[in-house]
Amino acid sequence: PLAAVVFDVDGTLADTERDGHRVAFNDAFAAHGVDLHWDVERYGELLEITGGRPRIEADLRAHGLDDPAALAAAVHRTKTELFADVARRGAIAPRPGVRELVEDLRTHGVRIAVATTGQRAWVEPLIAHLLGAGTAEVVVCGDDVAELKPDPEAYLLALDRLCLEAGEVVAVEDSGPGLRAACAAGLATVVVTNGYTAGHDLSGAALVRDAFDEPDQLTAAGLAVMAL
Ligand code: XBP
Ligand code: MG
Repeated sequence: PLAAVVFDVDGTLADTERDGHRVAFNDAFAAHGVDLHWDVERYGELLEITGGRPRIEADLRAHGLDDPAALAAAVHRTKTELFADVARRGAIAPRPGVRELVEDLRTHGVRIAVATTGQRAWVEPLIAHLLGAGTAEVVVCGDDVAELKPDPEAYLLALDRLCLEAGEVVAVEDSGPGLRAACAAGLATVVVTNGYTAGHDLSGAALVRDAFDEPDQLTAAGLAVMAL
């Protein structure tokens, strides 16, 4: 039976990337006098690199900086503060149907967890706003792991903290790297795509949809049949 569902955050619980993280990265570049601006299309390409700090570092290197690690870390600290402010303001809404699914899962006694490669400084205020404080009993963040997605470490740590086996748990993701992380941890994975991820390679997913609420609402019963 289905004991828990582990949700990804970015792109899954909310559409955070295009108008949220991307803007915070650009504001952080400006604050540090870095001559970089990520437009919507370029940011989509850069999402292949999971984790904000490695993403900045890779693009600084692509622009000819030999040793960008320290600058990338400083810019990312600023970006993290800026996006934590956005999260605390409650400016980001859940994707349609997310709250209904989480409510249905809780009604059926299914535990809720989160596994993200993002930083805890913004993850905690964001999910408190999206799901209600305390709804997710396990929250694994990028700060907690050595290897970001597509490595399975975040999902393995979530299973460990839930004290559950992979077969009792279903993952909900939005992207190719997230799907690969969850699959490598042994989880059946539902992918709900968005504008940035609809073209990703999603082979291995138990189910692929492009919305939580269309054409019908995703339910606890719908996820339970995925559990082994
Ligand atoms: C999300 C990420 C993160 C965010 C930015 O991937 O890769 O890096 O883009 O957040 P996933 P940070 O949805 O698979 O968790 O700047 O805090 O890294
Ligand atoms: Mg995601």
